This record gives sequence, C-alpha cells and structure tokens, in this order.
Amino acid sequence: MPIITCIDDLKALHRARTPRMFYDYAESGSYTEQTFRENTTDFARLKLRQKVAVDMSNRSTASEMVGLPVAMPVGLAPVGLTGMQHADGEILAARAAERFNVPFALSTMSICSIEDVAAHTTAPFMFQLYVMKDQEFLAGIIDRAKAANCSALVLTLDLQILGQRHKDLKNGLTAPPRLTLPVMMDLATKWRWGMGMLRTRRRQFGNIVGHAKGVGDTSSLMSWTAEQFDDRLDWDKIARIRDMWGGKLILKGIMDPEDARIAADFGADAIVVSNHGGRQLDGALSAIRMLPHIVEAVGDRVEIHMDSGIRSGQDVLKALALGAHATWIGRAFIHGLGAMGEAGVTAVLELIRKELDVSMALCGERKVTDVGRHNLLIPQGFETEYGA
Ligand code: HOC
Repeated sequence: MPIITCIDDLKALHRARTPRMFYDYAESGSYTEQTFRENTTDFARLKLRQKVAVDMSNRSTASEMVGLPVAMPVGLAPVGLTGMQHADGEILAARAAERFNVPFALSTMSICSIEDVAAHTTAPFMFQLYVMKDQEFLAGIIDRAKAANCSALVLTLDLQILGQRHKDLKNGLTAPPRLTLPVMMDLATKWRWGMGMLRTRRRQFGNIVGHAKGVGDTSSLMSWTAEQFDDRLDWDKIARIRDMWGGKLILKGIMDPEDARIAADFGADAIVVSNHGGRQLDGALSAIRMLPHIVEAVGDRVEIHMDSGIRSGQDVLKALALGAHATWIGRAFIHGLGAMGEAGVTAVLELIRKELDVSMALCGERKVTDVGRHNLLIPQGFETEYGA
C-alpha cells in the first residue's frame, strides 16, 4: 500500500482503480478545457504572505456555513455519478463528512438516493437540485429532501444545458457502464471496483429511476435528463422553488457580479461562486479570479462560498483570504473516494485540514475566521485584467 501524503497520491490511486470512463468523467472539463485548467493555475498565481515571530498557538479551523458549525469551512460538493466512482460512493462520502463535521451535498444525479443516504447517516446532509421541466418530479424530489431532513437546498443554476465533455462522448459514458469489449478489458484490471459493484444494488441514478415518469432503464434515463433540464429557468421559477422548499437556500454557479446582486436581493442564504469545475462554459474566467469581483459587488449582504479549482488546504486559505466565507471541494474528495472509499474521503479531509492549519500558522493566523487579504500577495492585474 503506497504511503499517502497528498491528494495527488490519491488521484493516482483513483486513476488506477476506477474504470476509465468514470475517472475521465471526474477529471475533465468542457470543450478545450481551458477554464478547467485555469481554475487551478490561477490559484498558483496567488501567493501567501509568510509571517514570523507571531504567536501561532491554539489555532482553530472551526467556522460555520449557512449557520451550521463546521470543523473547517470546506464542504463536499455535489458531484454527479459519485456512486460510480466507488460502490455506494455517496453514502461513504456522506459518512466521512459527518464524522469530520463538514457538510456533504448530495447531487440530484447521484447513484445512491436521498433515502439511501438518509438511512445510512445521522447528521442532516444538503441536497443539490437541478431545475427540471417535469413539475411533478420537481415537487416530489423537493418533498423527498424535506422528508430526509436535508439541512439546505443547493440550487445549481449553471447547468440548464450541458457543456460538452469530449471524453464522456468518446468513452460512451453510462451508469452502469455498457459492457463493450474495451470496457470489459478495462474492468478486468479494476477488480476492486467490480467486486464493490457486484455487492451493491445501487447502480442507477437512485433519485430518478422509479421516480420520474418514463424512466425505466439507462437509455431512457439519458434521453430524459438531456431533455428535462429546464432551459427557461428564470428568477420567478427560482422563487417558486424557494417557496416550495421553505428552508435554507444556496444558489450555486454565480459568476457575474450583477447575478450576485440579484441573488443577494433575492435573499439567498449563500451563493457559490463556481464555474462548475470548468465543466460548463469553457472560456469563462476561473472562479478564484471572479471571486473578488463578486465580493466587491455584494460584500457581506450574502454569504459567499466558492468552488472550482481547490485541490489543497493552501487553496482553501487563498479563497478565504480573497473574501470567500467558505469553500467546496469536488474532484479532490472524488479522488479519495475512488482510491480508497470512505477512508480515502476521510484522508482528503484530514490532508486539507492539516494543510490549511499549517499554512495558516506560517501566515501568522490562529483562527480561520480571521484570514483576510492581508495574508495574500496578489499579482498585478489579477483582479483588474478582466474588469467584471
Ligand atoms: C447525464 C448527466 O454536475 C456534471 C454534473 C451533472 C451532469 C448531469 C448530466 O457532470 O457536471
């Protein structure tokens, strides 16, 4: 067993242990993948300001997200098909998050259903919703999230039409995978994954199959999803969903200061500055570069979270320093899950917390809630090259 010291170690194991089509699904962006790449390279351009001879004892990474106490301001973001990265993936990730005391958000496009995750966890988790056209399905899934006592609804606003990911088309992505010769040859080397999948009965999109009219199998589900995302989504529909839900609401996919102002006026509990991990609008600015523009636009009128590009505790620190109240990780925890299941997700959370803690200390900060722009060295033009 290799010694795990960083998330890249888990990424390598994820790649070795998970069928190619699911690893590629996680580790890709849309079209040219320019935005996907810049989400991480722009983090590297920001530098942390080192401080010496300051009291760094009694440090704390504790914070809160939409009023919920958290061990660190890092949530496990909703990721579609998580249960294909590892059998029962959503349940395992939710359990790791619960034990670590950070939020887990279950995707609409998950393999384990809301009810499956609720039955295997005790702490409330968040539920991420895509706005679908089928009103009966929409009302039903909101009711199911309420019945499961979900702690917040994370409404994704940037995927009403799907950005093309070349690898998914080339790999013939399906859940469960269609057993073609190349897939079977790949699976022959991924025996752990296969054993897990044989053991579980959760191999289809659990929130949808059996709940949406006309969805009986994988092929009908694929065409159903393609045509169900509501391409007429507007703020009135978002308001109707808010009223149907009635609980805490997080609006995800905000990449424009004007949209951020509308979301703040709308009364969202939080917004997530996100370009969907570079999986949607290729050519969009990286989320970390858009963050200061959003902070400037809405200040503390709404809680600002960010995702897209975070791969380490240092990245978390940089995002907080640029004004994010909290952050979310997607691929980083998926690498842990694909590598080692629940233990891998826990390892990712421990690595990130340790990296955040050590980096905070070296920046002379004792409390994560005190982190600010004074902890950063920002390259010229980082915030002004693209006026927003
Ligand atoms: C057919 C599945 O967030 C992603 C996910 C959601 C995709 C839904 C479409 O891949 O970015």
